[in-house]
Amino acid sequence: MSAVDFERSLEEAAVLLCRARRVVAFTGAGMSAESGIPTFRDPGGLWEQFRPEELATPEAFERDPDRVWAWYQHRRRVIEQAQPHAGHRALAAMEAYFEEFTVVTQNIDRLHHRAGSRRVLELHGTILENRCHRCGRPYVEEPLPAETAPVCPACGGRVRPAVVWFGELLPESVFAAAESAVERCDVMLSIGTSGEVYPAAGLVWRAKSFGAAVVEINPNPTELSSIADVVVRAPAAQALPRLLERVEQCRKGASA
Ligand code: BV8
Ligand code: ZN
Repeated sequence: MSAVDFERSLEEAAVLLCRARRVVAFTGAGMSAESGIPTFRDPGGLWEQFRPEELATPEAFERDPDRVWAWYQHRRRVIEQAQPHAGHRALAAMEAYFEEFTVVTQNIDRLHHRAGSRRVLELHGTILENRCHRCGRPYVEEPLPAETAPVCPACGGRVRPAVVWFGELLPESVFAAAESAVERCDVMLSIGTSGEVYPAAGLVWRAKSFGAAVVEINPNPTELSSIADVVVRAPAAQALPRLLERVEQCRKGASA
């Protein structure tokens, strides 16, 4: 995208946000890329080194709990070193300028919380918590072993990260809250997601069908680009602070 196109798409997105009262920011792994956390499907991404079916499924865990546990421990260490970037902080600051501003994230790293966002719906759970795979009890013992999945003290089952794996249902109450947020919103920001994973990606289609304007913020084209009203072909850490600036201008201008 040329600099001119970038500025024009930012302005178009800013006009939509300035007119909006309710906004949903839908985020994927690309939102955490500039914090140093590898995405899934980009070149060099997680799925290039590993196959999701081999690691991010209940069958994989039941077949080899220690291998899956060790992979998540490796990812947890990367995530614990990561810091939220200016894009996360811009989304947190935007909350003050809208009647409703909801972050609906597919990410499991809690960077939105650490940046100060208060209304965050985690569709795929979080790697920072663990629970028993058999009885579901939260597992809070520390320190966590690096290579072997702990044994649940209550039932003897094996402990896993509190994330949603492929073939597992999303947390019902969280997904229901996300659905109603997207049905009400005026603008749906789709940030750093390839739009390949369902039912999460279906929320962007749902927002569109309920009349929201869709703004895609992503350096690359995705499955969702075709339904975007505005496409900002740029990284999140570059685009979001600029959008915050424009929202602050129009909100302050309006109240002056
Ligand atoms: C479900 C947590 C009902 C774990 C994740 C066959 C059998 C069973 C199910 C299915 C099936 N076929 C299809 C399905 C449904 C399946 C699915 O959608 N599969 C896909 C692969 C086709 N979904 C499920 O299984 C879901 N559950 O359907 O339950 C059910 C129940 C039983 C039986 C049948 C159905 C559960 C899905 C949740 C899986 N868990 N993560 C973990 O993290 O280990 S998914 C994983 O992918 C992450 O959550 C991730 O967020 C998500 C989506 O990926 P993205 O976030 O979009 O990341 P990606 O790398 O793809 O893209 C990054 C983007 O960022 C790119 O576009 C890139 O250009 C951009 N980018 C890069 N840098 C930047 C940037 N953008 C901005 N700025 C930058 N700097
Ligand atoms: Zn248990």
